[in-house]
Order: sequence, then C-alpha cells, then structure tokens
Amino acid sequence: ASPRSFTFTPSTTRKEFRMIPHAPWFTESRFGMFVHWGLYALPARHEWVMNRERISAPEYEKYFEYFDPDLYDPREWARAAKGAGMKYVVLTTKHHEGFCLWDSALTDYKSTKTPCGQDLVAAYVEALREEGLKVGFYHSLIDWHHPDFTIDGFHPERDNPEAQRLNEGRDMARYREYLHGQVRELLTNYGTIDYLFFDFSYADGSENHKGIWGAKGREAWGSEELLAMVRELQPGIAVNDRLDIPGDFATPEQYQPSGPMVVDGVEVPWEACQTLNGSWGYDRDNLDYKSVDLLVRMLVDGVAKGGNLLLNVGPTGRGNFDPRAVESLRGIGDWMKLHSRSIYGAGEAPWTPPADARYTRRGDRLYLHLFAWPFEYVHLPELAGKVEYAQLLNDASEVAVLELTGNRQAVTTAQGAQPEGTLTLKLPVQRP
Ligand code: FHN
Repeated sequence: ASPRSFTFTPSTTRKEFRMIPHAPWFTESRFGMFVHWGLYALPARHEWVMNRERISAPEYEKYFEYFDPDLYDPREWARAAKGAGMKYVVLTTKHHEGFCLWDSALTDYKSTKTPCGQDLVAAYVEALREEGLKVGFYHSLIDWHHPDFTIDGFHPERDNPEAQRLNEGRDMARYREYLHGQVRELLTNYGTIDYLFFDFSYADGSENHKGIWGAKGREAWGSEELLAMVRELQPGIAVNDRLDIPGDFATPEQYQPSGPMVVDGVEVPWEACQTLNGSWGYDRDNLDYKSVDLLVRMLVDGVAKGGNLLLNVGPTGRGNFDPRAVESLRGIGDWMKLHSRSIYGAGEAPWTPPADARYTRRGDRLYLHLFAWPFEYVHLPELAGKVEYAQLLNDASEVAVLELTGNRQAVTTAQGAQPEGTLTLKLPVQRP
C-alpha cells in the first residue's frame, strides 16, 4: 500500500531527506531520551528564560558562578533511560544560552570553568556506552552569549534601544567559525557519536524574523559546509533536519503527525520530540506533567506512523532528575517491559485500525493497541489471509478470533473484560 501522505507544517520546509542506510539502529530503537540541561536549570523557569525575561548575557552570567551540580551522575541518567525502555540519549551540549557542557578550547563559558569543574559531556558519553545506549548530542546553532552572534528577533537584547549599534561590531562569519570549530571538537574528542540534533534555523520568513533583525538560515550557519564536516568526522551519524538542508530524519516538535511523513513521494524517517510538562529545561513550579497513559499513547501513535519518540527530561541544578520525571520514566518502563515487542523494530501497518486504536507491525506480527476497549467485537482489517492466532501481549493469554460472515474476522474477550495493554495478532506474512 502506498504510504498515506503527510502535509508538513510551514516550519518544516526541508524538501529532501537522505534515508538512513548507515544508521538502521535509529528506526529499530523507536524511543530515546532528550536531556535539556544547562545554566537555565538554576533559574528553573524555562530554557528560554534569557529571551522571555530579556536577561542580558552579563546579567545571566551570575548563574555561571553558581553552577555546581554535585549530584550529577550520568550513569543514573543512563540507567533511568534504559529502565524506561529508551535506546538512545540526546544531551544538549550547548543550548541557546551559549553555555558549553564540555571542555571546549574555544571559550571559557564552559562547565570546566564553573564550580562544577567537570567535562560533563565526557562523563555522559562514557556512561551511555557502559549501559549500551546510543550516544546523541544536541547542539544549538543559536548563541545568545557569543559576542559575534548578531542580535535578531529572538535575541534577549532585541528590545535594547542600542541593539543596532551593538550589532555594528558583530560578525556572523566569526561566529560561524566558532560554531563549526565547536562541532568539530564534539565530533573529534569523544569517540563515536551516533546522533546529532542541530537546533534551529528560522529563515522561514515568518514575522518574527523580518525587518532589521534578519533571519538565520543555511547561509548564517554555513549549513552545507557544516554538514559535510559532520559526515566526514562521523560517517555513521544520524543528523536531523534543522540546518535547513537535507538531514537523515524529520523532527516534528511537541505534536504527533497525522500519518507517515512523506516528502516528494518518499516516506522519511521522523522523530517527534516531546516534553514531560511543556518545558524542555527544568521548570520547578510547573506541575503540568503528562500522564504515563498519554506518554505511552504518544509513543505508540508515533510508531504506528513510522516515527520515533524522543522524550525529554530537564535535570535540576544539582544534576539529577526530579522525582516527577523519575516517576514518569518508571511508569513508561513498566509498560515497555511487557509491550516493547510492539515498539522496537516495529512500524506502520498498511491497514486502517479500528477507532481509538493503533496498529504497529513487525514482520508477521500485527499489534493492535486499543486506547479504548470497544464494547463489542474488535473488527480486524481485510487481510491478505486469515489471522491465525491472537493473544494479549501483556500476559500471552489467548484471545478468540471470530469468523464472521463475509470472510470478516473479529476478536473479543469475555464480555465486559477490560484487559490491559496490547493485542498481538499473528498474521499471514504477505502485504496486500
Ligand atoms: O528553542 C528550542 C527549544 O528550547 C528546544 O530545545 C526545542 C527542542 O526541540 N527546540 C527549539 C524549539 O524548536
């Protein structure tokens, strides 16, 4: 069956994608952990706090003086990710604030110069490898601390009446050299890196970026040259699509696409990134955590449409995960212990599922994820052949397959039963 088409949102303007022949682990994994960590964990309000509260770089540097994450133990992070069923982790090496979590030779605005005194990236990479997880870096193209990063529509100084004068001395070519130099450090000094999430280009001409501020896109970042260097340094790496040039996978954010992502007729790998509570960075007073049930449904929904889920945690200024995040991860891990066979290596099925349900398919197994158990039969799709056997995935208990008139099939359980989890249907192999 041809993949159902998907209309990209306006901000997803990348027209060409490389598939990932060199990184099959990516779609096999289906589930990863995003980690947003930096000085913004100290104000503990949002990772965009510099922008939202117009905090200038000199004012914001006070957090640099107090950054001392004494409870930082990336082995704990790795174990929490593994326990949740995640197969890769992606850490912000530098977010828009410009603070670097590794011992960069190109700046003193880095973790090794704070009371922390540690190359946080080095310890992170080692811990992931110890736990057998794939190593991912996030790297911000935007840098609100760097003296050459020109003040634009998102910059904390954008309302400064002196902004235009301040911009006169700024040179994006010098910033570009810094950006490329730091990416080279990250992809040279820490062994094999499996995944890279650049963030983000905004040359989409939207209102935020017109006028004197200009917009930053592929020219500002030197995207083609940067990506060529990345592939030269790490040939097997999976790179996202936010350099405004072809990447290996698409990155919808905080929403679930309506179906498989198709670009110019080609179905592309994609990964939705989501937060636990609407904030990427640690947000102390934000108690609006998504339920585990909703998080599981987002994971299932994504896989059912051929996508991955990158679920975010924002560590505190002490370097650990807050209890609410730990509880969310544990809840997902409990579900994954019984149901990961319907997630890892699975993808979309070419049939339309019943209402309030999703199909994920892996080989000759069709997994029917019931978000609400219907009060009557669950009608099965018209398959190329008969469903041979059905069972509940969580406890392998058999489920009766009913032969209905007109060559149709349905499954049901004892009337009124509300079983947990996912139904596994063993299918004939051929695809219609
Ligand atoms: O501005 C960032 C934001 O802080 C966060 O890092 C997300 C994660 O995908 N990316 C940008 C917003 O799209």
